[in-house]
Amino acid sequence: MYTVPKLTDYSAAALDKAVAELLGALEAEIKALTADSDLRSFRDRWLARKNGVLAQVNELWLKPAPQDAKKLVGARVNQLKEVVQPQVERLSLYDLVDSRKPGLDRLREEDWKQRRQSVLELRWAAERLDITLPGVRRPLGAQHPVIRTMNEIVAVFRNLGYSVSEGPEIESDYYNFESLNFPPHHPARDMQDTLFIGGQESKALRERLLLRTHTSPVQIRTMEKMKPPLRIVIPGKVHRNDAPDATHSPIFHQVEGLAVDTNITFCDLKGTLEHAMKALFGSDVKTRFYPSFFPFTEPSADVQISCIFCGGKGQRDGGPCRNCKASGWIELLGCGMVDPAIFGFVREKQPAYDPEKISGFAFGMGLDRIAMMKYGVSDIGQFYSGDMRFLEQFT
Ligand code: FA5
Repeated sequence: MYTVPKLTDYSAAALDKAVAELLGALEAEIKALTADSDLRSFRDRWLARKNGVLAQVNELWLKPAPQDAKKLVGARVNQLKEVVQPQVERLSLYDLVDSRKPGLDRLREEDWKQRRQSVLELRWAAERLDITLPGVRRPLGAQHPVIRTMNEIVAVFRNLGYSVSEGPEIESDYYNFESLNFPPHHPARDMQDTLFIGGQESKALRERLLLRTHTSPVQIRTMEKMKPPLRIVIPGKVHRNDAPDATHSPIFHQVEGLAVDTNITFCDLKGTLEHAMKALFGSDVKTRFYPSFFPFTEPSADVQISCIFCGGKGQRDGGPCRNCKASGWIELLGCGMVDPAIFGFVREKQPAYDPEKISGFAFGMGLDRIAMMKYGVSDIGQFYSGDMRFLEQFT
C-alpha cells in the first residue's frame, strides 16, 4: 500500500514525479475497490485530517520544504488536493449515506455497480456543459463620475509637466493646520469644520490626529521631501463636519496644485489656471480672479469661470439661469501666492526653500461640485449613495 515518501529533492521534476506516483497509487486503489470495500476507511485513508494521505503530504512535503521551494511545493500540494479530494469524496458518498442505516452498510456486488453508475451519472450531470445556454453577462463597471473628473483634471496638469503627489487621509493637526499658518485658537481654524479622532486630549495639539479637511497638507509633506523647483498636483479625498445638503457632503474630493521655483509670479498663476479652465470647460470659458483669504497664500484669490450653462449671460430659456443665480459666473477654486511663512515651516527640514530666493503659487478646487456641473447632478449625496440606478448612467 502506498505511503507518502519524505522528499529530499524539491526541484520541479522531483515534485512532478512524487505527484505522479501518488496519483498512480490513488488510481490503483480506486480500481481495486469492490462491493465489499470499506469505503469509509478508504475515504479516511486519503482525506482524514490526522494522518490521511493528503495530511501527510502537508506534513512531509510542505512543512519541511526550504523557504525558496515553499511556493512551488505549495502550488503542487494545492493542485493535488484539488484532484484527489473530489475523486475520493464522490466514491465514498453513497457509503457514507447508507452506513447510517443499520444493515445497509455493506452493498452487494450488483448494488455497488449500480451505485457507482449513478455516481458517474451524477458527476456527468454536474460537469455537463450545455453550450446552447445563453452566457452569463457580467455587468460592465465604469469609473465613478468624481474619479473620472479627478483624472481629467490631473491629466490637464500632467500635460503641463506637473507630477502627482499623495498624502494620508488621517493627518496630524500640524500638517493640516499649523504648518499651513493656521495659528492655534485663531478663528481661521473655524473656516473648516474638522472631524478629530477621539481620545487624544492628552496629546499636544500639533500631534492630534484628524481627518484632513483639505489636500493642502500634502504641499508641506512634498516640499519637506523634495527640493525646488517643484510642480505637483494633489488629488484626494477630504472630510469636514459639514451637515449634508445638495452641495455639501461630509466627504468630498479636492485637487490641489503647487508650483515653486525662482521668479514665479501671480501672472504665472493666472495663465496656468486660465489654460486649465479652458482645457476643462472649453476654449470659450472666461476666468476672473477676485480677492479672498487663505492663511497659507498671500495674496489670495477666488477664481470664477463664466457660467457654462448660460454662456455667461445670466439668462437661460427666457428666465434667470439657475446654475449661476443669474450672475453669469460660477465660483470654482481658491488660489494664491504661497505665503513666505509656509516656506519658513518647510525650511526646518528642507533649507532650500528660502523665501528670499524662491516663490510659488498654489490652488485648490472641490471636485464634486465640478463633477456635478459636468454631469448635471443636482444633489452631491448621489455620488455617495451607492445607488446602482444612479451609477449605471455613467457606464
Ligand atoms: C480649501 O480647502 C483650500 N485648501 C484651497 C486652496 C488650496 C486655496 C491652495 C489656496 C491655495 P475651501 O475651504 O474653500 O479651500 O475648499 C475648497 C473647495 O472645496 C470649495 O470651493 C468647495 O468646492 C469644496 N468644498 C468645501 N466644502 C465642501 C463640502 N462640504 N462638500 C463638497 N465640497 C466642498
